[in-house]
Amino acid sequence: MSQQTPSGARDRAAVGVFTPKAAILFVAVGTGLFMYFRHEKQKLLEQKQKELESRQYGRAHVGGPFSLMTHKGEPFTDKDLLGKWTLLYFGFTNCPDICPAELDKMTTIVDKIESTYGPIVQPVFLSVDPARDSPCQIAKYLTDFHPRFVGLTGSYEDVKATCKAYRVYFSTPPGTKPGDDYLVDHSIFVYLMDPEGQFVEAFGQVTTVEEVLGRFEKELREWAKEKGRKV
Ligand SMILES: [Cu+2]
Repeated sequence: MSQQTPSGARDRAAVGVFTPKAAILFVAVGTGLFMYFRHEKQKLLEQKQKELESRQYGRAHVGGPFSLMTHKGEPFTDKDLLGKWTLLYFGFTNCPDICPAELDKMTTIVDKIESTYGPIVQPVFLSVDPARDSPCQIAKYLTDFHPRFVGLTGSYEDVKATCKAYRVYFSTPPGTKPGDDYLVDHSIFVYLMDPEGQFVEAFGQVTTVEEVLGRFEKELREWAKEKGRKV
């Protein structure tokens, strides 16, 4: 029994509990942990890259230059969206229920954001019914909603081109005249755009106020971390 000899005892004392078996175990666990963390780190990096790519992909394909007119009759282009977050909705003032409900929802959202962060979000209503929605008509309509709403309208061609850039569908019955009574079929989305005018997210009709707020605050945090400012 070598352990019983004085020299064996001395050896054991010198290495302590670090027997060959323990050493192998130590190396194995160490290697295992190293591989595991390297793998996790790699996974995280890939995930981050994917998120970035999908964001850039999404952002690159919604929006673009446009030139319209506000409810006060002033010119308004995509450049006027810069320097603030934007909540943008496409609808028409004669819409019986969906548009008023969505604009009410936007009003609540903008109020909530404003009470916490100040007026960093611009609500915008873009008419898909330019034949009837004159600046004056939109101005009257918007008094029911958030006071900072900007209403937009323009020629049929300009509105159509803007909607195309924003991937918004609408169909007006053919041959309509300003006084006619008709409904416009249109997609129902509230778009969130960042202060550089880049598309962030489209919220559908079923998205709740809380869900929009949650998403907005997540974007705002990321933006603030990256840019060092809120807008
Ligand atoms: Cu509508």
